[in-house]
Amino acid sequence: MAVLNATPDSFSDGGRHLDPPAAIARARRCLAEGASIIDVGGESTRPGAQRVAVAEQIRRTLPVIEALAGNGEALLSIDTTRAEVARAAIDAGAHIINDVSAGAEDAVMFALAADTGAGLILMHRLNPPEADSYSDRYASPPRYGDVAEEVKAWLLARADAALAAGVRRGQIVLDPGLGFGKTVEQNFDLIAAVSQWHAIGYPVLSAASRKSFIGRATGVEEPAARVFGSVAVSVAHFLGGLRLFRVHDVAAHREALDAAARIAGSRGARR
Ligand code: HH2
Repeated sequence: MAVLNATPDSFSDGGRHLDPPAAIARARRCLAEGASIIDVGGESTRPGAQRVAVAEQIRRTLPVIEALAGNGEALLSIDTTRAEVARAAIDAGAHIINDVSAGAEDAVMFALAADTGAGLILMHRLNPPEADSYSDRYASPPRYGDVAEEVKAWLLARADAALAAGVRRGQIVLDPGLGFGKTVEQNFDLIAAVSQWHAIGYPVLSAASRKSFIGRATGVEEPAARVFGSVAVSVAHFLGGLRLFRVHDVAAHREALDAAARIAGSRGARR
């Protein structure tokens, strides 16, 4: 899943794909490099980001979705917490709702997913962007007993709520929300634990790409340069059984995951 931020303020690529032709060109490049899903967003979720009105999110994302949906080039995902934005995207041809609030911000989101049959990504976070911080900058760090157990229980409760609203099990993907409401150490605890979530009953999305905890581990300050650290997390997750990866650097991930797939499929791995 390639990240396509049609925003002026995203943490690693803000302003680069605000203009629809630039966004569409990037999407096509990502597909050529091996992505199969394009995740289009019109609102940054980075800590401290300003919220973006529904009409503006639609204005930013719709031309891109319309252009890519036209000839069935890719699976398209809309990164939004607002059902009106998701509805417009689905009407224009999107297939998946990527809701970083897991349906908590808009009461209509689950009903929309149930009605349309769209894929539904449910992500864990503690607070909305305006009340969150980068993982290495918390004045008062988030507290968990066992971060992985608490995140897992929270996600399963959100999945139950979606099922109760009529969403089918096969529509749902769970996402631990790396970088959202977690310190550097909690993010790495969660990264390691997610590989043990084999019995969770849903596919799990790995989405560590370029985040600040990677920079903390690797010493790479510039978000766009955090490629090797991001790839390392994805490969670890692949070998742990995950198969969905939300990434900025498609070519690097494709290459590394192709090699990881050979390891996972080898006789040595089955022994
Ligand atoms: N992370 C970001 C945005 N959307 N969606 C899911 N499901 N999981 C994530 O971890 C996730 C997400 C943040 O990354 P990015 O889109 O690059 O930045 P920004 O939110 O600043 O646009």
